[in-house]
Amino acid sequence: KVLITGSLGQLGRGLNSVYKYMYGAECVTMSDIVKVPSDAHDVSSANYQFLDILNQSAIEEAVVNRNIDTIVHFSALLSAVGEQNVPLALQVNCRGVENVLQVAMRHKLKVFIPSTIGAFGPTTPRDDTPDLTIQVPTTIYGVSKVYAERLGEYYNHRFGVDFRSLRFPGIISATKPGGGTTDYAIQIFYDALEKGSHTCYLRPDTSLPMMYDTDCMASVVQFLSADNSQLKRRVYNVTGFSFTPEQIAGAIRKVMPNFQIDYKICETRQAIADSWPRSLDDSGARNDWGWNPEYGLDETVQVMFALLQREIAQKKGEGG
Ligand code: VAH
Repeated sequence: KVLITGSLGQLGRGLNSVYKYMYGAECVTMSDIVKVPSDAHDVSSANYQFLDILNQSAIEEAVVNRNIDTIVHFSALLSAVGEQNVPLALQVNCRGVENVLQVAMRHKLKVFIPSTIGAFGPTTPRDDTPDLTIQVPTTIYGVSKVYAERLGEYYNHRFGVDFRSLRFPGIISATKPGGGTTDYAIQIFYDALEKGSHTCYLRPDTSLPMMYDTDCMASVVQFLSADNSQLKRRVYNVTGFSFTPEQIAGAIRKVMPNFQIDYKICETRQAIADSWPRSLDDSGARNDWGWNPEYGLDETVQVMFALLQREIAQKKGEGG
């Protein structure tokens, strides 16, 4: 039985659907600190509960009452929004992780905590960044994610907690993210369909690693089900493909020839992107537990258009 924290965010609802399909609805508990939006038809009140991850005993209560054996801890403040509220980022990204690991230790749980390319920094080699390299990030998000990686590893070797973490690139999904540096790669699709154009806050030549949602969910499911004997480390890089704003605009034009892009650079987010890897080496994940993503840039563009068109049509049908 799985508990997903931050489950109403960008990644949680996707994983909920996958686990519901695999194990049945009674095996997944979604949690967050906000009310379920009225259009979230995939979230039932039976499998949703309010949970403040800063409250360790509330996490423990959920784990005991629902007989949880795995926590997927998605609650976090992302990179751009973290810079605007450092104290809250420290609370959510560090205290939250400490609480989850403590509960995991006491109740012998498996724990997945995502890490990120943001856990690297300007002194890290930026191309084909390997699993083991310099990690001196310059954002509070990155610092907190390095802390989560090291703390999880510590709980693993000291207390035997089955901690696992993947360093995700930007995730492209048909759900809106909140406060990240890679968010443009989702917004660009909404803007393409609604306005035929997008104003990008990153320079046209800013290359970042990305991955489509379905591959991201597959990586979590596959990595969590890998046998411990297959794992050579607790934290692995995973990636799909890298592109620049100019390149994704080119891929969108293959489907929508009149699509326009212009640029209004946001200095904060540009500086963050410039401190991150341009591409990741995920050969460790491929070799050790069989990671093998399916979506490239063109497939991602096609599926995003299909999903968002359906969403827009549904909203119109509902009169919204
Ligand atoms: C962010 N999407 O932009 C996140 C991510 C790859 C970076 O962790 O902050």
